Amino acid sequence: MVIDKAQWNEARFDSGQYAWSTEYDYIDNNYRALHMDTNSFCSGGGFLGNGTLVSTGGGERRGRNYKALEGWHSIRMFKPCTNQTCEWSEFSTHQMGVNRWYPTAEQLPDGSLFIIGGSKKGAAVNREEINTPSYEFWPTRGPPVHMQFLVDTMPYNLYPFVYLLPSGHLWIFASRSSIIFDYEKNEIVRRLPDIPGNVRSYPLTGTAVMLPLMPENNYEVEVLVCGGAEGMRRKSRADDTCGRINLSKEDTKWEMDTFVFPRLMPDGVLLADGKILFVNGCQRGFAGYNGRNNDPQFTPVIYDPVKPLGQRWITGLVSSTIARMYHSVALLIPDGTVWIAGSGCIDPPNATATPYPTEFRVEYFSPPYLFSTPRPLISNVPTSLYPAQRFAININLQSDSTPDVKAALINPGFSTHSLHMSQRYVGLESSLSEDGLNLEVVAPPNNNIFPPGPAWFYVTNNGVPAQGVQVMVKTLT
Ligand SMILES: [Cu+2]
Repeated sequence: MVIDKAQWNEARFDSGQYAWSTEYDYIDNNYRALHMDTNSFCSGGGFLGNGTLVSTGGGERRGRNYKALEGWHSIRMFKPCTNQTCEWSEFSTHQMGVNRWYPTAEQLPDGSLFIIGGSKKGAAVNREEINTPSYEFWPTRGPPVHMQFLVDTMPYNLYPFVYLLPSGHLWIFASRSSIIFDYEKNEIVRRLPDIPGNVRSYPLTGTAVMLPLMPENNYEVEVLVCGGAEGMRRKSRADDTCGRINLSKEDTKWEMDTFVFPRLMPDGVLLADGKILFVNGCQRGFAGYNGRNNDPQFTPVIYDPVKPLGQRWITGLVSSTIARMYHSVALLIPDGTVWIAGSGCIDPPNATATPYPTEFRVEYFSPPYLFSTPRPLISNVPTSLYPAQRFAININLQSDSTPDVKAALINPGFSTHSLHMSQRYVGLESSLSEDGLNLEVVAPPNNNIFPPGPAWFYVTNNGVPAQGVQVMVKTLT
């Protein structure tokens, strides 16, 4: 699913009208244009527990070439199908309780979405008059609830970083601050120390990744925040640091590390082996259109969260030749590669501008794990998984070396504006049969650890992944 902005686009309907959403077939490089009533510019999104994709919020009304109603309030729903007939359904506008441009959505244990923040209209940086300091839910649980944290973190609070924690609380980060939040009680459980260094939120955009949750350490949770920019100037230097914090410890503090290269607007993608790929972004400027992004960062780096500090970065990876700055995306796809698209840093779009055009080429990054020993094959993966369910799959290791088999569930998340909403990697307990032909696996113990909805099941042998298989994670109730 690709969601863009109501604007000039290479994707059109037969009528010639521009399309701003498509169902894209990356195997055949074909697409099906999908109608949207409203402008989805700078929206958020995530899956409901029943597998419906929801797009939240967006931008202004756009004229007759686009026929886009205003999308500030919108809730757009798409129930995936395999016969090329499914379409977005919208109740026109006014779905959420308030306008939200640059909101974040996070999938919850009951299969609903938590929707937070944004502004009443677009802005280079948030202002008091347009701030939307509240959260709400979809399906709705009533009017938006005021959130002082989004007042305290002005003006750098748009697209806050949010992850659901194994405790059932949320980690919410904006500017340099973060909290652990109980959304049921509307209560801050804990305030964390500010991250050292620069602001990390739009338009000084960095990113955050929740590190893999592993059964062997009882799902201890750590988050990694990387990159950003020092100010809202075209020549501002990008931040070259990462901070990592353990949210399971009482007296916790940020452990600072290098980001290898300066990078603002990074995309952090959890790979099939639990490492994290950082791509896209630039080295000077800040998030925004028309000359605000400079000196693209072409070289990816990979972070290995289980290594000790000082040994976590894998460098020497091949560089891209395509600038991917504002409005770029990256997503893990089932074969274990990473799909990379975008750069929409010119308004109105211009596909022939130099040096940084509106970019319509997609690109694939193959992680190092695709260049070593044969890939295992797996079959008989269940189509749905209940919490703590035990199941067995068939495996063909295709290799005579000593097996080291691991299994995981991944939600690749909703990628936009350097955020990967609901992205998570959960390691699964597993044991290989003596003959090496069967793998017994245990599903995540509860929906705080993996909320219901679509997920990808991956098995690796000595770090080399099999093809991912889609499963539906269910709830027990
Ligand atoms: Cu944007």
